[in-house]
Amino acid sequence: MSNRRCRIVIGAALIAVGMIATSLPAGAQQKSVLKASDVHALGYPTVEAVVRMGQKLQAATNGRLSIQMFPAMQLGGEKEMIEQAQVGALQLVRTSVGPMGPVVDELNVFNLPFVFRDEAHMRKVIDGPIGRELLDKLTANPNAKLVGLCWMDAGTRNVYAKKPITSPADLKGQKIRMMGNPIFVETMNAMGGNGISMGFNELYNALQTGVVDGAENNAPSLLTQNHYQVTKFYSLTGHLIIPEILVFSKTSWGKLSKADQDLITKYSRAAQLEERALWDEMVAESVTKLKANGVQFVDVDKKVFYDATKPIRQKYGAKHAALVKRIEDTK
Ligand code: BDP
Repeated sequence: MSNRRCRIVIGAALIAVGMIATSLPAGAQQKSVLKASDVHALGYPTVEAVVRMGQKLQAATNGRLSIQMFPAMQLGGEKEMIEQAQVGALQLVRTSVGPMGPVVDELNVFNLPFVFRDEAHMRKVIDGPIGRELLDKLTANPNAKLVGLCWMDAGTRNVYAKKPITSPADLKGQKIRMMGNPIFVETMNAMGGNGISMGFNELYNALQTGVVDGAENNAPSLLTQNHYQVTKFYSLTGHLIIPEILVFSKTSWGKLSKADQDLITKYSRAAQLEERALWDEMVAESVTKLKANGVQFVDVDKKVFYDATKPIRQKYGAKHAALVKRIEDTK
């Protein structure tokens, strides 16, 4: 095959798997642009961590490998992004573990209400052997078609609505948007409300038009998605502490050299801790801004919601009892 024809064939193959390959003079190495996606906007900790990872990759490979970020739901919600990565149309997806539960059931242990005592506990778990094992389990799962790279922080999820929520009675009749995974809808129902499964990309309109009365998330999301403009009460229910996960398309992964795979793995591990530092700053800043914008932070006795959600932990946790126990035992 002539050099030129060879380049065209390789180029076509890379485009077919979603990596953007640019044509180079004969003899030069093929450039690959890895497409990454996130529901959050540029500057958000998860987005920034992946952008920085791209800069490191670019520097380490003299520009041969780089990352092009498609932020702010340009490629749809997380379910759509995951599907695009599974077929190789996208290489990197940063998503909540929430919508990954339906892909690999074991990941649902992180989606159980009150499975972590607090954020420090969650960090211990994702940084330790359980975190490593679950990333490997995802990678090894033949149906998932994804490679698990690293975890990131997303703080604690609390309910926000037009009124304070301190007990299940306050949630009665309240339609609360939850992420797309049956666990979350059932969790909200157990907490006393009506859980409505909906993509993050539909939520702002749904809040504005009253299709839902509220939602639940961390402070940075409440702020950056402008949901606080509609819902002024942020009740600290703390029912979910769900990490984020960075995954890579397995189809595209298989086309990379071992050396490139190792580089991506190395920088993604660094991204886990880099995002954490950005996260802590972002939380502090978001809380200040939300308060300045009139959002009321409401203290809640979590025990009542902990007790109310026990059936959910039993229903979804029983099949992973050993793992749940190891999480509990992580001190
Ligand atoms: C945010 C996560 C994002 C989720 C979103 C949601 O960072 O990945 O898509 O929650 O509620 O905290 O859908």
